[in-house]
Amino acid sequence: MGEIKMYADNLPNMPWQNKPETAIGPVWRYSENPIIGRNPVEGVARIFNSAVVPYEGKFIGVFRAETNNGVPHLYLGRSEDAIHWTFDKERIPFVNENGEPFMPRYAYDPRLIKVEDTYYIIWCTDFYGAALGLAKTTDFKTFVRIDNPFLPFNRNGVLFPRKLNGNFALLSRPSDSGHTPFGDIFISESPDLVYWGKHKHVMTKGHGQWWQSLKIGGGAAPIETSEGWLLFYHGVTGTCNGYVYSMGAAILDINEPSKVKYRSENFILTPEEWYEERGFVANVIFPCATLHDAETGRIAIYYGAADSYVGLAFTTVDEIVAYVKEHHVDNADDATIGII
Ligand code: BMA
Repeated sequence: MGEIKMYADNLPNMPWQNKPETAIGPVWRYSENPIIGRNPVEGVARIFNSAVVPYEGKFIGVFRAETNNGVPHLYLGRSEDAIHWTFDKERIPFVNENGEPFMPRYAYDPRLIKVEDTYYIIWCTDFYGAALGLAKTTDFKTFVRIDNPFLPFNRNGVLFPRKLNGNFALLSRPSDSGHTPFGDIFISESPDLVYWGKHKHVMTKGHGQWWQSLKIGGGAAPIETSEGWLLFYHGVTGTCNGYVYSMGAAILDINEPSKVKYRSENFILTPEEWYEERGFVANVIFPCATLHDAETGRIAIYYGAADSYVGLAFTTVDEIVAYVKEHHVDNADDATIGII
């Protein structure tokens, strides 16, 4: 264990590669990326922007699967090593709270987060346009869809892995119905996942850092550390050739995560490999999950690449926290307008 403590389970069987000497920056890619290639299961052209968790000594995940008619849906995948995945042949068979079948018209960018004994799936759903969908499971057999947390339009819902002051806490990014050329990260709380409130602003886009000048959105579930909540997120810039998605990192106050303690002015991963630069949508790195081991401080980050593949990258809690602190820039716009 290093200097910074992660308050999480030990996960000795998580994927890992040591930092190569050629690595630039605090995060390095898995040498065998992408871990999920094209046409991964019958009827599915691409899998990307997906989330995984440890489960019963192995791994399970909820995957954004672009079906052959171009519509995204959620598929379940299983793995022994969190690198090689086998996918169900059918979409996740959600039911509503009465036990009747429920299938979202489309579903994308899932996060999969365990809070207490329940696993929650949060995705972008069709609710008169893009909005957050929510479902829960305890056994990965029955998936119960519960109420959408917010009105449209919203994306990038990310639950904290434990309740804060007795409430569930959810990051989100209010959006528009299209490709959203704006957006900051907000936080909301709920005692029961039905009634949401205590909305606060967490982090602003841009402000001098061009790689995140247009919008930002939460990525993986925040990791609880002795320095605060470690958040991997995406930041987007606009170019004459379209958007470019990079990965950033920030540390939020442990008791009041609407307060940013540190955020790196630099991206920690930006498209440069072929599977990030070339694909259905070029130049996209879109983190959705981590696996991490409290004992060693190792972190594996799962990210969608070019809306076509899943990539894996590594860091350690010591390395990333040191980097974020060293490259921190104060951003006055992180304070919540209208409150602070
Ligand atoms: C966003 C989402 C993501 C996607 C990204 C780049 O708006 O739709 O799923 O990865 O655009 O296309």
